[in-house]
Amino acid sequence: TTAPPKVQTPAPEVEARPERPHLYKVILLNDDYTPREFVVSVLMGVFRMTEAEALGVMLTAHRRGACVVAVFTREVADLKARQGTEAGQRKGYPLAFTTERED
Ligand code: TYC
Repeated sequence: TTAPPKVQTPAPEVEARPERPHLYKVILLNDDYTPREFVVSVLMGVFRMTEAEALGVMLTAHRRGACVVAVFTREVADLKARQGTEAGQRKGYPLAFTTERED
């Protein structure tokens, strides 16, 4: 007969670490200059949205001043926000995305 497998338990002096990463919202900010169509194209390209989804997010930012685009881990949220902002900068537009940690 074989003994039951031993389950490994951490040494008591080792603190349990959170295994669930914090999540970050990517937020699209409105401005007065970036063309609507361009905002939609950036949302589709960077965030892989359909045209209808991108139009909805763009219009919400346009009307309310800002709109949550998506939620990611920090590294991905920062990358997507930078990619979207830089796409605008390459065209001379003030298009801006920010990130904000979720509660
Ligand atoms: N307000 C811009 C315009 O009227 C369009 C726009 C929408 C720009 C959303 C940025 O996040 C934005 N051309």
